[in-house]
Amino acid sequence: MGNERKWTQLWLKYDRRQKEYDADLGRVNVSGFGEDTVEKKVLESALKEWKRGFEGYTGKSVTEDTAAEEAGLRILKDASVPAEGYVIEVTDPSHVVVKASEAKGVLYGIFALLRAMGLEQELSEAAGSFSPSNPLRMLNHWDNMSGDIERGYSGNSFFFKDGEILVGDRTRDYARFISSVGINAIVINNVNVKQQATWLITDRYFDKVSELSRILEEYGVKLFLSLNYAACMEIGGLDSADPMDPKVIAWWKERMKEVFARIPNLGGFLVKADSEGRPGPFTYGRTQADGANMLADIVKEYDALIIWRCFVYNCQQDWRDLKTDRARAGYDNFKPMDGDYHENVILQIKNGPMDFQIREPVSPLLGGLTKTNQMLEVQIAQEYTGHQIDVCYLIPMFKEVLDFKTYCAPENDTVADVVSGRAFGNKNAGMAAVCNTGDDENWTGNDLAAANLYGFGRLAFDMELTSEAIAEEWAGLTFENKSEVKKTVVTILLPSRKVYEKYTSPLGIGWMVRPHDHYGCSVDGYEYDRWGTYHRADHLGIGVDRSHNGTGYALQYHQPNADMYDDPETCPEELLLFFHHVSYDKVLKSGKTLIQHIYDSHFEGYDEAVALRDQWKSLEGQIENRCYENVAERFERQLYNAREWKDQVNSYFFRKSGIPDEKNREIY
Ligand code: GCW
Repeated sequence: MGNERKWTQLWLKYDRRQKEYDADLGRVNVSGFGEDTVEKKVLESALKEWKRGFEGYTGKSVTEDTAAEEAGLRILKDASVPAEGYVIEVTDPSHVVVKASEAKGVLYGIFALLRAMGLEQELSEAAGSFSPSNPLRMLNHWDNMSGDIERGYSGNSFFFKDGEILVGDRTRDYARFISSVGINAIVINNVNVKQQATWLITDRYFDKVSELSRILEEYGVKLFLSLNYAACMEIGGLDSADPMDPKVIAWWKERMKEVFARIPNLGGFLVKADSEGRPGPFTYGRTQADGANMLADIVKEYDALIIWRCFVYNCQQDWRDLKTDRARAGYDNFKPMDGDYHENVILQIKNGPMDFQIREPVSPLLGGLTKTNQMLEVQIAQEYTGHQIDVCYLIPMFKEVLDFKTYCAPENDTVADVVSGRAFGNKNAGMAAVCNTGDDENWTGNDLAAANLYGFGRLAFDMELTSEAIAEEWAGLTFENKSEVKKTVVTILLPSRKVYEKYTSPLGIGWMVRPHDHYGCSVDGYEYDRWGTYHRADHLGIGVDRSHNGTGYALQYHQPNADMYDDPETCPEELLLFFHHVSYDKVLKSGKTLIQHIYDSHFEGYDEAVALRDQWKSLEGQIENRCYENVAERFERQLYNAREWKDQVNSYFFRKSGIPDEKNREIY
């Protein structure tokens, strides 16, 4: 229903490969798994996938229920394998064993074998013991029930249309894709919960939500819903949403009882409160912890989580107010209650303190909190990074964030340690990505943007993987595994984030995007508005002073990070303008002045974008035409965008500063 449009199979195309695999691997034996219905369903998904994939890649058939001695692929229950993990043993090319303590591990093991086959590797390359780095590996969809997607760049929702829920083959395929990269949780509705979406926790939608949830469950994916904090008023008719009010608590108790009785496989809720006009506990003089704990205590008996977003800031700031700093807001609002958040609350923190800009420092809340469950939120929907028109492979950025040393503990103190739960030994932790999919034929608007979906899942499952390895896997599986095609695609993906950064806003200052839609250049678009997003450029210099002389934001970090950022001489240059107001003639480490750096990087960024486009052009005729044309057309739009950025930024700073380009290039 509603799923009538056709769609691609992304990296699970399973088209015939050159390399031969032994026909015995098509003879499968499963043993040791019990009678639990959910486990059985997940096992069934794994076997179905093996059949589909093995037959597709090899042209050889799969038979289940082979006697153990005759089976090429044996699937065994082994209670000693960690939760969600799997062990692959390959004794010889015709004998593979997959062991797991639960069916989900088997599913992941099967996908790992199929990945190796798609990449034409020996199966022994897939051998070993694997278990996920992060407990929660989650996608956040910002889909509205009308069918449109907030910050969506690939069509409409495939979950909702005209106020109804869609469930069908497309849902199942999506569950397969995300499961194949290790995603185990998904929020289907926008964090801005309005209108019909507030009613998702009522009888109006239970049947359909359940049907959808069952499909996800078969692929080991837990369903989460975004919750309207004021639902007790909007649908419950109460006159308050005060988390301390007994009437409010009683209402939520009743509601949750029904919700958990009616919706299977429900992991909990995501809440955006007191943020950008959404209701929350602040209205009643309560803290964010009061709000989160009230809900968490109620859902605890269902073993469920409250994931509470930290994107809380004053979005009514006056640009003349030099003291208020949006970057400080997350820490200021959440740090004082560190230790007060209950055990089944997770605070979900955006990677940077502002809002998914192409370059931001890591949020000081990550690791700033030391007694609270934390989860990292990244955005693969390319809101500020090119709308899935411009190519922007984001995995290198996510790696930088994960590798950042927070100094929150003497050891195990990187963001990866914090969000995986390793740093403080907590099990409620993980990573979430604001998702980039929609009902476009290719799911992600730009075919190349699927690398971010694939990559996010793979990275959340295994944080040790490199950006290169992930890009190679994705390219090898998505295109034929021919080395020159794969190489070209990887060569385009890897530098693409830096290229995008070069032709957009310089040295961490961010914004300069067109207000509202956030695509294209508008240097002053956010300068005199109310969002707390300034660059503060004048005729002498640019940048926001967030040092101890300015807003003091730099001091929110643990030492030695605080000192490093506080001092313009030690502040990493790519973030210089985020932390400091700098004059145009300041000499950078490269020996260039700031103004010359701005000119040079913009000319270079544009030229590099042209070079990426040309590389793509070299693939014409070598890959599927639909895909070739899709990306080629987007590259033309990217070049137009890059040129506008280059010219507007360069002209703006030339006119502000009056300092000419040393190389006398054309600046308007
Ligand atoms: O950056 C802003 C986006 C909003 C979004 C918000 C958030 C879902 O422009 O569209 O709302 O972030 O993260 O809540």
